[in-house]
Amino acid sequence: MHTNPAPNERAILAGFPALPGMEDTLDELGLLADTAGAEIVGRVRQRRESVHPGNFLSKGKTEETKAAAEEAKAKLLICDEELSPAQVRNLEKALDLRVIDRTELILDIFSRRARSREAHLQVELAQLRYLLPRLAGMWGHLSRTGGGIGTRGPGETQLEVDRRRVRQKITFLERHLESVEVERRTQAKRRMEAVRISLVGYTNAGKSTLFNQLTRSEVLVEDKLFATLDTTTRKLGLSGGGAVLLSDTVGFIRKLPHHLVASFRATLREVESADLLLHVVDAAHPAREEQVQAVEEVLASLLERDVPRLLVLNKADILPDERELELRRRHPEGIIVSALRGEDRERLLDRVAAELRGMRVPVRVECVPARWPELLGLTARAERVSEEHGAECVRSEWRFDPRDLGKLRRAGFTVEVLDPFAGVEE
Ligand SMILES: Nc1nc2c(ncn2[C@@H]2O[C@H](COP(=O)(O)OP(=O)(O)OP(=O)(O)O)[C@@H](O)[C@H]2O)c(=O)[nH]1
Ligand SMILES: [Mg+2]
Repeated sequence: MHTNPAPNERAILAGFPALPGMEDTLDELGLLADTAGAEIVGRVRQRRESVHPGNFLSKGKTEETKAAAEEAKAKLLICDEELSPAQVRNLEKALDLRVIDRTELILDIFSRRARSREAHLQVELAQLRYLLPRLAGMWGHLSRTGGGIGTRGPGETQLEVDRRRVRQKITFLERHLESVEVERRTQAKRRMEAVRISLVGYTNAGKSTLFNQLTRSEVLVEDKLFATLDTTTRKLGLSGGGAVLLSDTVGFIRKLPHHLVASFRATLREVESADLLLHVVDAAHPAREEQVQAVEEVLASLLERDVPRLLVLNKADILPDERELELRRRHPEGIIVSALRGEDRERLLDRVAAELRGMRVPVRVECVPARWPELLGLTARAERVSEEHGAECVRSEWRFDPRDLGKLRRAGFTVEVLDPFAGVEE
């Protein structure tokens, strides 16, 4: 696959005009391009209704862009919309520039930023899945530019060979990632007894900063998009005793290539199996609501069950007072914090503890004293409210995640739910 912006490659951004009152989506594309190392030297706007099906840019826009590119010595055009292989080819020819779309740009950033072996494999898989349907176009392109005798026949044969090779590589990577996943699941099983919490959110929202603040760690934080690609998990002590496992995860973005979401499933397992998601939002961002929406959409496509979430409205330190009021009104269920303020840490931890308690039902369990240690083993995730040791019977009260009750009953313990509706209004 040809890779994307060369260092400091001069690039022009292309996309639809910004809608009044909405954030300009080319701003975000510019940040992505910047993260990939390009230097942005111009912007082109194509009106939605005059998009040329074969070329994306209309005839007039093509001329205009060509002149602007020459003037600015641009080498690359980055389009905010997904382009078909034919559109890329036609545009490259008409403009005499290399052309890539938003998906390719994101794939490129991911491949640059991948550090672990797993992340590398996942990105490679996504790139190959993106490439496969485009191979034909690439060969058509080569045989045309190559011209000459016999290019057509061998080109087609070569295409079949290439397709087969790419498919084989895809299968190989899928198998390999599956084995990584099995290993992860075994680890996850070992961790089953702990409550798991994942930080999720739009890229650059401050997830890693918050992770560091909460767990007093030092994972990479950067004012760039997609600083984090690998999941990191650490133990976190909660107020009132009890520990949970907290995970920092890869950020999401609008129009996230579905190849990437599918390929990053192994990394995102942590999110899928979490008991609680902390959805971190950059509350000071002009496109805050669109970002919240985009994250919800990715989560909906990823999760098979409804995982409880807490909205963490971050970057309160740079939020003007009047916007904080508006924020409170819009998201009364959220908690407003700044990951940079140490004093917000305890408040957030208290709230997390309260959320976990809210998810639990109070139960009474009775057992013979000999089975008490076994009960303790099964209730590591629960909060113990009281215990009363008699000669014949130990009577204990707990707050339990309802999903764990079955386990106890199957083991033959007498479990009585005290008030099934407790905690609902919390
Ligand atoms: N002012 C302010 N800046 C913050 C806050 N939290 C994070 N930042 C900054 O926001 C930028 C992104 O922070 P990260 O923690 O890397 O964000 P992330 O969500 O992990 O981003 P990705 O891993 O790229 O998805 C960094 O420059 C942080 O210093 C905050 O509460 N206030
Ligand atoms: Mg991060």
